[in-house]
Amino acid sequence: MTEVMANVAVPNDVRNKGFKTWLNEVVELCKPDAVRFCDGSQEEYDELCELMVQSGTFKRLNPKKRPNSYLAWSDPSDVARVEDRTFICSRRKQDAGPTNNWVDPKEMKQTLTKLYDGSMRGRTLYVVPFSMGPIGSPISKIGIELTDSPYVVVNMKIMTRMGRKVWEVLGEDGEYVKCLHSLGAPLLEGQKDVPWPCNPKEKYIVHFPEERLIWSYGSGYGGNALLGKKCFALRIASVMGRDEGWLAEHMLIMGAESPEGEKTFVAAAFPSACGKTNFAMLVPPKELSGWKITTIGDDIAWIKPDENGELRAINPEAGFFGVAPGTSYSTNPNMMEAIKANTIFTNVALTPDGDVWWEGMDGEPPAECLDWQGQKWTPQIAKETGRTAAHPNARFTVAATQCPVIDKDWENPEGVPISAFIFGGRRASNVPLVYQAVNWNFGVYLAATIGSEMTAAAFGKIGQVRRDPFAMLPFCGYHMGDYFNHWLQIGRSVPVPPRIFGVNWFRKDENGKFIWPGFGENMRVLKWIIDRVRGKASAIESPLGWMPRYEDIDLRGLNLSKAQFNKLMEVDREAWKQEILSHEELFEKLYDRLPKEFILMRELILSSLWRSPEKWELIHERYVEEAN
Ligand code: TSX
Ligand code: MN
Repeated sequence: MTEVMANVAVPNDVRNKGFKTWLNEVVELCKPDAVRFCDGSQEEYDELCELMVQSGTFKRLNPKKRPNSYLAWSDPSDVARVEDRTFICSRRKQDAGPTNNWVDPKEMKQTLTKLYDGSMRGRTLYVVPFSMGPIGSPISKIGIELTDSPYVVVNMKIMTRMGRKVWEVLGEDGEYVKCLHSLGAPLLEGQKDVPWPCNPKEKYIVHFPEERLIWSYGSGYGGNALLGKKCFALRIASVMGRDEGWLAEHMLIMGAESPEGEKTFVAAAFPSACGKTNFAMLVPPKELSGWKITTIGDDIAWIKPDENGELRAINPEAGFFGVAPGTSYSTNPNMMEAIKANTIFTNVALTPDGDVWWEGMDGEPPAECLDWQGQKWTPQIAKETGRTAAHPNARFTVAATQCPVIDKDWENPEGVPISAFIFGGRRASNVPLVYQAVNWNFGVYLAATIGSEMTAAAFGKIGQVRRDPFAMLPFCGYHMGDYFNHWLQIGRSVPVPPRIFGVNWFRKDENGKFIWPGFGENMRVLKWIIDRVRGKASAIESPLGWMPRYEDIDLRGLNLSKAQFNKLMEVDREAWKQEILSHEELFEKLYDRLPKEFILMRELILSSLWRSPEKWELIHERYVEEAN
């Protein structure tokens, strides 16, 4: 240890000059009682967990039920990302674009500097060095988070490659993303701490993209506080990717091995509540049990052209921070196995035997438990009050290595080659089960206009389509129009771009029932996608692109009639005219930087909608006859 600054002992492996200056400034501003450099060791993790058991932040779960696992209940005001408090403070407002909140960076820094002044009093400032992506990979990037939350430290240990080795890679003048996080809950002399400190009044999640700098204040929850995830790996990294010619995407990455042993990797983007994590760990149905699905990541992909122009992807994260409610052995058995031990749970219910429970878990609900606010909960109380035992955004934090189907190449520093991009949404009508864009540009258009119908009243009217381009609306760190152009540019710059597909597992029939069984059965759709990529599957032309006929997709053992299939695949001309016309709303908003290609493609799609649905069916039939 060397004493470089007053009260702060800096370990010898910390040699980065810029870092020491930054740390000094933050210590002077936030005035923590102590500074602790985290080494990322298991001992440190255990010690901090024990500290939080003592302080009441954590409850240790029953070791016989859930070994080495903990439960945290957050403050009821601090349960989710705060999009209206999230800012992209680029120098010019135009560069943040109309889909991001913007404040002049000078003004924002003044505001936050006042809030940070003394904000860590009575607390320890933890120095958390981490790598997003395998340490030393050419695609990886380094970050350092300064935080006054031990909950953040132990979650970062699971979600990133955290600790000592990072200082080696950083050296004296390496580059890194500065991540400053304060709960905004200083402790006065003798003031007793609360189990979940945060600032219930003021929250700020702020990005300074040109400086590669993140300032987070007031929240201890998830993406607001674990700054490696949404803030760095998506918002800041999307800017880095734009500047450096790669992509930072809100995508899962999965591998699929055919019965013949051919391996294909795909990346897929879905807006929230579409089951992205379930899809990433899909278990094929018995008719396709020769196929093996493996997971590289469930949330974020960094994708970079290699020297041959092939797009290679890594998962920058090292763990899963997944939504608990709805996770069960029927929806995601692999995740249920992953979280059997060594897991941090946040805002789920606590059962009398010291285990966890949430809505949607297999079997009967417990006769009684404590809900996420520590109050008695029974199925009867739920019926009477509508209260759920777990918060709908309750989470588990678990290391990727615990996933039974983690891919053998998930830490390959070169990444894995991506053959297809899949974009999905939750659409009860209009959008077919699966379709392939005719080329890269139309695929970019497809992705840019993807949307979900609202299932909760939280964002506008139920049933209304909410566009979420590339599932990146809350996560793009710059102008969305520039982002679309960047995607088009990637397609021009690589020799053979991946194929692009749209999917919709959520189409309903006239009785409001889901037509497609979903979950593991999605393997049938994925198989068609992979066969298309490899030139092994047929398709027919439709106004939206290429679509499978009944006999092109492997439906063996599924009780799905041809009539039902046609309902799943139907492209209604009038409905699609309206759909395409409704893209105007998004385009208008982004108009000054919208790719000119989009205007042309929109016209081309409209002009190919001339066939009536009856004719469409005729063509369908004729191709079938020819094929037989
Ligand atoms: O995750 C889902 N996937 C992807 C799985 C690999 N969900 C859950 C969405 C909320 C997160 C789905 N829900 C999927 C799906 O493919 N499909 C549906 C809709 C659906 C729900 C229930 C049934 C069928 C479809 N069937 C019965 O309940 C029997
Ligand atoms: Mn996500």
